[in-house]
Amino acid sequence: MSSSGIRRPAILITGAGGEVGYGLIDRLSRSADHDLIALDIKELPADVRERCTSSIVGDILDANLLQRLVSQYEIHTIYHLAALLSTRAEYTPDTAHRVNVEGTLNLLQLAHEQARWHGNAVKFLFPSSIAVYGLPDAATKLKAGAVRESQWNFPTTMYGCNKLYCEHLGRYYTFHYRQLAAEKTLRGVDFRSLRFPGLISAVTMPTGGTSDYAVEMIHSAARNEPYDCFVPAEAKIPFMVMPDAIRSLIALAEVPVERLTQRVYNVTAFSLTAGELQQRVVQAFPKATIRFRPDVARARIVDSWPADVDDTPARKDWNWQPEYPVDKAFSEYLIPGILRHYNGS
Ligand code: AKB
Repeated sequence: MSSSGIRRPAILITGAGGEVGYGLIDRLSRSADHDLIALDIKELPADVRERCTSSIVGDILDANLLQRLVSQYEIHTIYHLAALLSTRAEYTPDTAHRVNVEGTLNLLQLAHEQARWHGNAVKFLFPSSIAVYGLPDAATKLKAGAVRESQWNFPTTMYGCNKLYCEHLGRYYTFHYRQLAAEKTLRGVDFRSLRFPGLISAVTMPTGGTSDYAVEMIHSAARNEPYDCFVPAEAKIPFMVMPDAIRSLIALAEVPVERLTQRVYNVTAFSLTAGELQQRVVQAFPKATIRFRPDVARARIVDSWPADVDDTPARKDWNWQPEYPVDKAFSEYLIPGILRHYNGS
């Protein structure tokens, strides 16, 4: 709320303490034309809290808390980042389903209610994942190449199932919610989703994902610690560095709705095998000790994800283009960023 007491448009970020939230808050806090409301299950670090209008510790499954948000703020955009990632979700599938699906449903409902108050559709940005794909084996994965959004939608993880279903929920809320009601209701939700590849940050570490080996390998090398990689050297998936992930989310949020030919878009920057990743890490940190000690079950999950995704629709509809292809990602972002992070150099 402004000092005059007039409500300003607010952006709500759930899961604000995660690695995407951290970068997103940094970017969105540079503009003063909206309030920034951060919600996370844990208290955010002071430097992140300072950048937000309000920082709330709470659970997206807490209906009372969400009702309070509806009454306190005029929310026009939601970045719904809160989720249990793929490895963690396999250990607690019931909890994952509650957080990932019921949590998303609660937020879609909140978006719809907000829209009824202020009369505009609420933009709902939803990071989905390559985990929605499920390829049956390595030979099929090799043959499939860069997969399109409509192909191989057979996830093998709870997290992947949750993401795929929530994409459908988002589309449903955007186009069909209350389709049989006598009273015509306004289109309350403007759902937009990106299927992210493995994300790599120079600053933050993910928790509970299966693509985490990439981040762990680089950060361990920078800390001078040996690393046992839980997938084999030939395991290959697409990746993107964090600044591109943040840029793509904000670009999708800003694109005029009439340019969207679909509501769920693949985005990617480069694909690497774990062995190629190791070579790049050793080039930057020659003393790094990286061994391949595959964990069969986790490696199988990575094998079910595509080696590459086709992001032509994002490129055509809203001019998506990664700023960091692989060489630049390492030389201009990851290596200098990690050195600064650990050594201040
Ligand atoms: C995970 O590994 O679970 C995530 C993802 C690929 O969505 N990083």
